[in-house]
Amino acid sequence: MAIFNFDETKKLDAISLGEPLLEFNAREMGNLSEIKTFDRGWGGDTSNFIVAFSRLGGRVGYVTRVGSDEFGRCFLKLWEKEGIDVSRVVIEDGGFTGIYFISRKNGEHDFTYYRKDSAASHLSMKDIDVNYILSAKIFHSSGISQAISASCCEAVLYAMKKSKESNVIVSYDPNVRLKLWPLEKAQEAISKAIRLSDIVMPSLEDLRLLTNTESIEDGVKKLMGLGTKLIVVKLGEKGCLIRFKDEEHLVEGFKTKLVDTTGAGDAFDAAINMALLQGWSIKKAAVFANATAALKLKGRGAVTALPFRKEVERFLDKRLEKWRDF
Ligand code: KDG
Repeated sequence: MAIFNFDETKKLDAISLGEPLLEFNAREMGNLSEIKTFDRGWGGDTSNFIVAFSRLGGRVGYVTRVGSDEFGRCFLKLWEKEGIDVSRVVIEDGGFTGIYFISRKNGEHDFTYYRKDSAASHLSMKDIDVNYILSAKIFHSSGISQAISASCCEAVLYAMKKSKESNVIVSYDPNVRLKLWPLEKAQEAISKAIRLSDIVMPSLEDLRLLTNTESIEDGVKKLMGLGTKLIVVKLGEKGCLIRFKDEEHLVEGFKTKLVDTTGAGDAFDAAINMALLQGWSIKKAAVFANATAALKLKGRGAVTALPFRKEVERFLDKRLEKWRDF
């Protein structure tokens, strides 16, 4: 039995809303100030999500604002090439597109953002075309989109509310970034979003931060208490824990060569949604999402290594013969 009933008359499978950021990924280890060469790529969790969704075979659209700068144009080119509808992307005259740097030290990666007052942070309720949002089966956004400004936070909650009222499935990644806002403020805004969400996909760390508990069981129960139907806790190399009503599975991850974790969570989120659109069981959805994330880990950058559906299926056919029957 399908987990969610999607309206098959809808034009798009999914729409996401948030901030795209140009990515500068250090090639060498060390402090950011000492890095001489970077790989230029694309990032921003909700943009990564929508590119991943498109590569998995979905018809998708993105809602954002970019600057009238080279980086804004470079994103528009990316989305068009990836087959993403950009009819609701606003090019802000005189505005700028945010960027981030990834540097690595002692095995940890660190993000440095230049995004304050970016074009995307000016997103507001005025940018929400409700008819457009309702033209999709799924609406997706994140805690990062809420954190970048009060007006964007309002826009996210408004689009979620409108989606919920009209049976558009609401998908949400809390993506807690304490560099962007203090924990208390994050907890308050994120719990408002979770109350409006059907699918919530936190990392284990985010689950702990949001629920003030170390136990996954208690954390999941707390989130379920806010009304979410499906919770997927991302456990990194251990895989994920997926729960729908009383059904729960701890699904092991796949071992692959780890090159770069950036964007793996976003690829995972897209794969869960794509699997649910296919009417698959939650166990099959979890397996498909673990494989999608594992393939992303093999390449550098948030977007370049996002896998296409055929690659995920081939990978699964090799690793887990019976996955199609799950
Ligand atoms: O999930 C990957 C993101 O953390 C990265 O792309 C940066 O989304 C990002 C953000 O807005 O901080």
